[in-house]
Amino acid sequence: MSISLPSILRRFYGRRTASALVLILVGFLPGRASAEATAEEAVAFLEAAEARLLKLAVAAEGASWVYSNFITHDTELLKAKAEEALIAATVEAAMAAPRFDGLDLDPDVARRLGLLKLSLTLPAPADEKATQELTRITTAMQGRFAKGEYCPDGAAKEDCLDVTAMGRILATSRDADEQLEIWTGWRSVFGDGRGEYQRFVELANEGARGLGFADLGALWRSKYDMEPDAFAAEMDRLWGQVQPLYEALHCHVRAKLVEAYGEEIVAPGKPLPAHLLGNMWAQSWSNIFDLVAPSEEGAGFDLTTILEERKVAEEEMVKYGEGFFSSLGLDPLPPTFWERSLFRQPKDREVVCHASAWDVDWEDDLRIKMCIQITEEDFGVIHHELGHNYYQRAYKGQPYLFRDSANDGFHEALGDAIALSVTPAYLVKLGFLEAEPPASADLGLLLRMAMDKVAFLPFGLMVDQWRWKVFSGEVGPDAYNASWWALREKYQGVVAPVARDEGDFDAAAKYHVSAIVPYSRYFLAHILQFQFHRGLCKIAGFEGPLHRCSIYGNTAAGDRLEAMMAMGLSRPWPDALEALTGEREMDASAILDYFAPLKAWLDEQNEGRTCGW
Ligand code: X8Z
Ligand code: ZN
Repeated sequence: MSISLPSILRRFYGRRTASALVLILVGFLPGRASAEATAEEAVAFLEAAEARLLKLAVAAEGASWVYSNFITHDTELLKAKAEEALIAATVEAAMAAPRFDGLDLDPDVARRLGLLKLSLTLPAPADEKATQELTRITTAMQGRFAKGEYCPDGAAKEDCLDVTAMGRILATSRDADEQLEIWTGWRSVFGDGRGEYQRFVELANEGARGLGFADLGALWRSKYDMEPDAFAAEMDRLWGQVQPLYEALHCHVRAKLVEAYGEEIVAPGKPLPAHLLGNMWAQSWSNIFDLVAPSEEGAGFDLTTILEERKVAEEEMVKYGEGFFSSLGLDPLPPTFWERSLFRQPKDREVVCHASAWDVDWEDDLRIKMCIQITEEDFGVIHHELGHNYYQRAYKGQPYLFRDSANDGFHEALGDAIALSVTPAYLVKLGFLEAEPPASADLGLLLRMAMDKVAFLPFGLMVDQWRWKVFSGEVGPDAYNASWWALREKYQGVVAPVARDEGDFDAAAKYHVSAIVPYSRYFLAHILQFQFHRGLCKIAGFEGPLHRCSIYGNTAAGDRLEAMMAMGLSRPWPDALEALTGEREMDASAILDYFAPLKAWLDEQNEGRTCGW
């Protein structure tokens, strides 16, 4: 009697199931290829898979563009269907790829095969019904955010406020009652969304497990050329580097908020109330710079006022952004960019207003979609979005699986690094300023910058800390809200201004949670952009404080940038970082260098104050 594996399986499972199981087991044996697979087959498999996936990705991008520009029941359905096809095909290919493990493959081929299972943000179980359910739910979650409105008591429909309108109010209001109403108003949209989120977590986790990950969080953390646990430790290490700078800023801002609002509203020694920081998520505080400015003249100038006075239109704002990249020697944006992008919020239809950059045909069809406001903040966001577009175009010659940035933090950092070169000296070149403000204005400039870049850091960290816990099951649906606020308090030192409970779902009030966009990328980008800036300034031969450096017009810096971007995802990210900066580690010393004069000043201001929360 035979006692081979097939015969044992046959006894338990019957002939047909046993044959299938043998094939699967052989295919998945670690470090060993099945008898039939060859290196040539691996190449053929990869090329066929990439061709199929590229087609489906282009179709999904097109459907998603139409949906985001015209949200209706039907476009929602079309987008969900196109995503379903792409996800199903990617899962199928990723599950077939281990067949080639252990073969002596060309390193590029091996890397691309490995990337197959990492290329999805939203994996689905290998089951048509489940994939369909998942894409329908996630599209509905995104729609809830995009269509969400708060209607102040008794307001007629046309007076209801969307998140863009509410953001505008929070940016300028200094009336705590009004700020509170807007803050809670936006969050009233999301309480009903927890069931959807819970189901999304179940289905996506099942998909991630099917690909061999412990859960969806482990998949997301595996995209950094290191083990998922090592990546979590890397995030903690970087946070440890910048935490003292954040706490110094927090301490000073709290003291100024107490002066502005009184101890009744802002308690000394306690976390900051989240509705007073000029931003719906308290993630960037630059809108309340006037409350903390070190002197009467503040930062020496106000770009928002300059843009308004000069009646700079939306397209023109984007032209200025393009002009910066052109000055580095990069090709101008294609004419179709100007024909197909969306720059203004339409009045007659629902759109996704959250700013984004697209390459709809995965080659030259670059676009941005953004409800631009004529402000300094959006001048920065335009550079951010264009950074995505220039990156996308630079790696278009790579194979499908390499058409991405070295890690997702690189994509987010690129345009921001360019925006760090929007210095007073550059604004003089644009004719926006007559002369550079004196060196005495530097502290104001640095503080205004820190209210954006430093204030952001703990928020950038905690969003995925929360999701990782939710995906692993450490936090269940009965604790979604409590755990969200525990993390906001721990990292940001920010609290909800009114009691919240599990009838609320405040995490979903953040775009990237409802739209399922991983967030660690922005934390990394806030570290990396200063490393990029320092590296580019060095290439440009700049000597002087980093915050005064602008690489405008420097084609040597532009060439190095282009070369790094053109690598796409073809090499592990330390290689790409080295190509640009000569460094192989993500390192917060650049952001600390940049803000060093401010840190010294904050420490002086905070002397005698009780800091922390
Ligand atoms: O979402 C964005 C960009 C598009 S990738 C506008 N950002 C994050 C956010 O708004 O929360 C840029 C900074 C952080
Ligand atoms: Zn971005």
